[in-house]
Amino acid sequence: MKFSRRDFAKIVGSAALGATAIPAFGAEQINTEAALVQQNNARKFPSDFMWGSATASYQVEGAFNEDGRSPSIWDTFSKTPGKTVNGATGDVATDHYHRFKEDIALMKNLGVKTYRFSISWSRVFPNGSGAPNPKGLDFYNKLVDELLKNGIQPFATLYHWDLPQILQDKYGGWEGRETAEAFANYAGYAAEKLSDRVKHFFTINEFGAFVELGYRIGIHAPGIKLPPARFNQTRHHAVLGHGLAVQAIRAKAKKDTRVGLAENMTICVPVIETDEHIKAATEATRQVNAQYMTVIQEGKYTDLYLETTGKDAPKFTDADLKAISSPLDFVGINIYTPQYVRADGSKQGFAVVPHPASFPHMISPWLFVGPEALYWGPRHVNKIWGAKEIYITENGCSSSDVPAADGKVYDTDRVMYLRNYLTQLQRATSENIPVKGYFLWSLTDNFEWADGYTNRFGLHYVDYQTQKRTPKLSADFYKQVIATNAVA
Ligand code: PNW
Repeated sequence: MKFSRRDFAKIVGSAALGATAIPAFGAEQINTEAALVQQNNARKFPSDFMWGSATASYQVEGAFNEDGRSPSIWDTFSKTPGKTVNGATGDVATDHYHRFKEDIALMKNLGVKTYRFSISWSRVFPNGSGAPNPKGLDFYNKLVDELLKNGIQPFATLYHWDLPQILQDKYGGWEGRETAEAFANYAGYAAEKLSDRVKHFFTINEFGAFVELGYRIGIHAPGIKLPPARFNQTRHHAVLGHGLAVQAIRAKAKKDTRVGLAENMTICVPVIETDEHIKAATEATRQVNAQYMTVIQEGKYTDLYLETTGKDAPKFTDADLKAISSPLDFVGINIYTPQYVRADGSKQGFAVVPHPASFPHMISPWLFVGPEALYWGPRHVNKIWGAKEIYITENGCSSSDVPAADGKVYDTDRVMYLRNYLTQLQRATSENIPVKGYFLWSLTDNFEWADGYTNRFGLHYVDYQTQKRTPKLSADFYKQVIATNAVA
């Protein structure tokens, strides 16, 4: 008998329709297509894996002049003409200060177990140091209590870029050693007050972004371009601030408090996974992160960093290095994008490979899509420095996000991004690389720094006219990942 194309289509079609009860492994029956797909692709995460989401104070809170908050460098910068897209500021942002309960309900619906937020220093110490403002801390008390009531573990970042303006005026911000000392004082105080309920603190978010963009390139607050020697000293004071804060937290917080950082270290990915390129990427990771992560982990600046900076190298003491490398309980890494590296015959043994012009990126031009970064990042941190507890403190992407006629945002590009990155994260956990949790950036669209309210990163769309939040397709996707504890 001869089959026509049409007969064939009919048979295939009816087989697909009939696929509601497929005999599975053993005696079980799998009753849906989705369950079948998931069982066949059981890319499971460890059973205690902590799924979470993240935000930062200036990007979401708003309430810029309420309850005694003083201006931060981001208030000043965003109100300076020409510094942000459309002159956007964080005066209102997503009004999280007043809507935090609604936002926690969104988290609960996603099923996240953890939430990473940041504390606004200028709410807690409006003068940078000196007398604390009880009303400022009170907001975080309420936030933490509401999270715990909903079964969500709070993870607090102490510095996500909103330095009290007064410290910029007095000491040149992080250019002054005094700022590092004031930071330790604030960190110790916040941890003392919150550590009965907050068990994980991150000192500083992304040295590699706020120092470089704020003090060298000048496109983030405070918007200055320091000459090399002063700039390298600023880098040094930032890592010193971290180290002094770790010591202050240990001194003031409850004994079971855990401390780490959240750094956007450059993730060196071998161009091809061969021994020589892996070796090159490993050495490159130490060298290109010398000024932040490497000195924090190793307690010294690499010879290459000191040689390269030469007469402009930072001035420091042994005591500084000891503080900077204070032992940490965990390492947090923010991972968005890869830096490809290859082996070469040079003295340093590696070469950074620039992205070709056609390399795909998300709507933010810097956000190149390289899912393997989520494998190589934690792997390097574990293999190079022996980190035993690693968190992905940020990962996510910007999309153009236009609501469809039904009001929903079908952000298939974000789903594609997350599916691929999470698959590489699962590759890491399946090899027993100790990644304990993942914080998706971000819970909602928010103030994306110099990009203002363009380049949305949220799982929930925010209509800034009404402050209405709507889950995007990616929120449904993430909810499914959490519910199945797997990525397919
Ligand atoms: C991080 N870059 O910032 C921050 O921690 C978040 O506050 C931010 O919203 C998120 O990533 C998305 O941008 C970065 O230019 C900002 O390479 C800029 C860069 C990297 C990270």
